[in-house]
Amino acid sequence: MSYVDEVIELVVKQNPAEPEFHQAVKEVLESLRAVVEANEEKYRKEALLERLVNPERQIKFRVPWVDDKGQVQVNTGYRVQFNSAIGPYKGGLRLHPSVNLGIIKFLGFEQIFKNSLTAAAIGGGKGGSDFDPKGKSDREVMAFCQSFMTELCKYIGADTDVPAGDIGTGAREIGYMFGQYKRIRGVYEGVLTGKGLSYGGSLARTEATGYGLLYLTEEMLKCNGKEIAGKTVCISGSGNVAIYAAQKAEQLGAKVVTVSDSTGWVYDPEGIDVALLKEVKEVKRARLTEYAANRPSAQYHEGRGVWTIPCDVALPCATQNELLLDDAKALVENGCIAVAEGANMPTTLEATEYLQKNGILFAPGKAANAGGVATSALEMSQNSERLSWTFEEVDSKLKNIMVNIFHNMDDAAKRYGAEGNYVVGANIAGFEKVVDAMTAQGIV
Ligand code: NDP
Ligand code: 2IT
Repeated sequence: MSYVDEVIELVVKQNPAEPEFHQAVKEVLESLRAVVEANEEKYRKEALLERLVNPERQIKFRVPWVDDKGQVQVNTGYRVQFNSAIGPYKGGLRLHPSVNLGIIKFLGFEQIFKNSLTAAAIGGGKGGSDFDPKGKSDREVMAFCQSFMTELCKYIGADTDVPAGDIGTGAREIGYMFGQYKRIRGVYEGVLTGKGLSYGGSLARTEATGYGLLYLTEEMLKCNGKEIAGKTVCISGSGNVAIYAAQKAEQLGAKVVTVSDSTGWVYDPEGIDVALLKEVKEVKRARLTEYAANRPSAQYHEGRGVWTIPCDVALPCATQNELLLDDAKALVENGCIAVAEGANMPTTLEATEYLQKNGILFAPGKAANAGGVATSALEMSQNSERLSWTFEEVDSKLKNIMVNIFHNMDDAAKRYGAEGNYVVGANIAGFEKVVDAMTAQGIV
């Protein structure tokens, strides 16, 4: 059996109840086949792939907190410190009831290659909890965040591990966590990114993932003789990534016609009103029914369905496995030309394969959504030099990074005879730097 297949089998056997982790490992290792085969003897001897798929450390802890009724609640916290070959662990904290160890491991594994692609000196990690911030008062959220950080603060630091936001963790949660870290550790340092502007945050970090997604999509279209202006775009999700993806798409002359949340979706043929969407989601923390109620051109539908609307470009920006084989078929049928992942692993393996086989340009999340973590690295740089750069400065660095990521994955795909396969290209380009650093540092 080939080394790649052996390690995939091992991962499934050793981590039985973690399907999302299996999926992420399969996607990466399958697409590294050519590189691994060229170095099989050496990699096997050094157990390189076994080391790559085993986190350096995984931390699981109790998070007790008191709700507004005086009832004690207990959640589970996680931090998976996956790989520090190229820098301190870096990756977000997800707060969602679906969080378990397998979810955090899939996200942490993806993060290794994504962070490598950004060219910043950051390793891969991820964390979070099964706590659901939805419907909680600010005081309850604060109580949870303080308890969570009381334990997490033992394991993180500006030069060790730097968490940030992800699903359910936005500016409010980062603020409460930062306050508690500073209080316990007595250090004012850039231990978290995505901070508020008054206490060390970077301009353009809020916008970065969505804007970066569009910069990469724009470059991918350009290099394939197409342009984003005038295109119809379907977006899923209506959180941080989706909102700023919609904003940048509209700034670049495209028309965004859908957004969604976990209960329903909106079709707005006149184009999503981003200011209204921000008001509904960022200020009121309300459902999309509120958007539809305030926008005569919008139709609200329960359940899922954004990929049934004809579009040129599809940008899944909600969560994992939200674009399935049938959705891929509908997109192809309706003439879609490009899919770029704003979320982490939103497209299933079968759907990805179907899209690629049908000639759709497909940009995988670890490249397409890397603008968020890349700008987090820019926030770390500003914190270290105790300076703040202007919005334009950060935004132009972000754009350069995304254009470079596109070309690096495009070149890597070409080098290995897989021209146009950006999944292969992104995984190889991300892997090469990590392997080089791991090899140089010996058996650790
Ligand atoms: P938010 O919490 O801001 O928004 C998440 C959005 O996705 C919400 O609209 C939410 O709806 C929807 N959603 C979440 N879970 C589900 C689900 N199980 N089914 C249907 N809809 C769901 O998160 P972000 O925008 O930050 O993150 C979105 C994706 O982008 C995630 O995959 C994340 O890992 C990834 N990402 C985020 C980065 C960042 O910088 N924030 C960087 C790179 C990737 P509802 O409100 O109803 O739950
Ligand atoms: O998935 C991701 O890249 C993020 N949630 C952002 C991580 C970060 O450290 O900014």
